[in-house]
This record gives sequence, C-alpha cells and structure tokens, in this order.
Amino acid sequence: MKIGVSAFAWTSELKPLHTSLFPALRAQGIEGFEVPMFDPAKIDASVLRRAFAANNIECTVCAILPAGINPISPDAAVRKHSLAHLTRCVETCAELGAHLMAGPVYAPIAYLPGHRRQQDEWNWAVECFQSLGEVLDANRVTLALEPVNRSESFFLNTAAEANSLCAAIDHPRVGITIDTFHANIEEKNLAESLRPLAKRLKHIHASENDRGLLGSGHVDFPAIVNVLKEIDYNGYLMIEGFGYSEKEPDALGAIYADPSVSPEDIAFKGATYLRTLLG
Ligand code: LER
Ligand code: MN
Repeated sequence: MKIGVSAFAWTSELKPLHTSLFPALRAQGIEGFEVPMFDPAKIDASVLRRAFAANNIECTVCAILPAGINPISPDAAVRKHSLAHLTRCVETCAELGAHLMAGPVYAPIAYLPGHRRQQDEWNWAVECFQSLGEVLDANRVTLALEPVNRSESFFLNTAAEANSLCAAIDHPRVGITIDTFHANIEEKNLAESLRPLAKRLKHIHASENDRGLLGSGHVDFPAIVNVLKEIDYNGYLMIEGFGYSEKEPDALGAIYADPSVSPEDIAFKGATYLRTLLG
C-alpha cells in the first residue's frame, strides 16, 4: 500500500503555487498527491505534470461534478453533456499523468431528488460508465466510483451498492473508492464491508470521522488496514482531511477544521500514523 495526501487538506482550488509543497511531501515519504477536479478546464495540467515528475510524486485525481452535470438526470441532453464532461475529466487526468480518477461522479454532490434510487437512474449510470470505457482504455485511466453518505447523495451510499454497480458496468477500468468518512456513517462494520470488494477496490480515502487528524477520532484504522492487508489491497491510502490555515481561504478546513490542526499536520502526522499501521 502507498500513502498519499489530497490537496483538499490545503485547498479545493489547486494552483501552481501549491507545487511548492511537493518537496516537503516527498521528504516525508508521501508518494501520491490527489488533485480535486471540478472543472477540468481550470487545471493547469502541464505545469502540475512537470512538478509531479520533478518531485517523483504520483498524481491521482478526485473528480466532483459541477452544477449542470448529472449522468443520472432524467433529461437525455444533460446525460449526453455529462458523458462529454467525464470524457474531458479523463483526458485531463492523462494530461496530468494520472492513472486513477476517484470521486462520486454518478451525480452532483447533494443531488437529492426526494425519491429512492430508481431503476432508470441505475441503468443510466451503467450506460454512462460503460460508454466511458473506451475513453478510460485510451487514456489508461481507472475510474474508482466513490459511494458517499446520504446527505451528499441518495444514489450510492455503501460498499455493497458500489460493488453491484461495478458488477453491472463490468469494465476492468471501473472500480471503487471507499472513503472511510462516508463509510463510517453508512456501514454496519466498516472494515468488514471492504472484504467482498476484493479486486474491485482501487482506492481508499483515509479520512477521520470529522475529516480531521487521522487516529484522533473513532474510525478504526487498525481494523481497516488489517482487512486491506488480508485482501492484498495494493493501492493508495489517500489522506482526505481538511486542515486550518489563514493562508488557505479556499480550503473547506477554513470553514470547519480544528484551528489547531494545520494542512501540514493532516498530511505529515496522518502519514506517520498510517505508516505505523502498515508496519
Ligand atoms: C470526495 O472524495 C468526497 O469525499 C466528497 O465528500 C466530496 O464532497
Ligand atoms: Mn472522499
């Protein structure tokens, strides 16, 4: 397993100036850095790609759908536009040199239409991600669909649901991200919920129950890491937490993080904690 950190610790809007963080990340043994992608056109892929290569850091992406993009919309025109958006996201991953795109890309965050998931919506999601398969192959990108908790989506909340969706899509480049923050809310037994995913599990967002410092809350990371070892998971433990810094007004942490926990604490102390568990 490899340890990485998401830019979300510092910012939702990654700017080329954030590449100045990279040498310190590498010096701390952090191998991967996750780029949040809302609008792929806003990402300066060539600058970032050079900085990743210069610092020997692997890039992964977390795509989050902006307003107007919705693969499970009842409007066929919106669904078509959404596939085009996802295609641009995957192409931008390739430009960044990333081979993995995580994120809840089946629907926008907080798309809560007020009904249970319907069969049409499930079929539209399957259709969308099957259609994306060729683009994933051509760009050598794996899509790791991320279930999120019920206040962010009605569509995919649990590991078992994500497993069923992936089985229906049935494409080798479509797998699953499990974010321990969301799973802590939705699973009866978080660690055991990972076991049936086996090879479909492509990515982990390691996140405390309050999105703060790993090991400071009640997510049972020792049990999670044990199951990951038992299923031979060899992807990232990508730290997705939010720190507080006056210098980072675009961070979600600026709104709710513990003021005594900085973005660097989230990354460096989090990585040290995970390394201890990996042994
Ligand atoms: C993205 O990785 C995530 O976990 C979502 O909660 C973002 O809103
Ligand atoms: Mn996540």
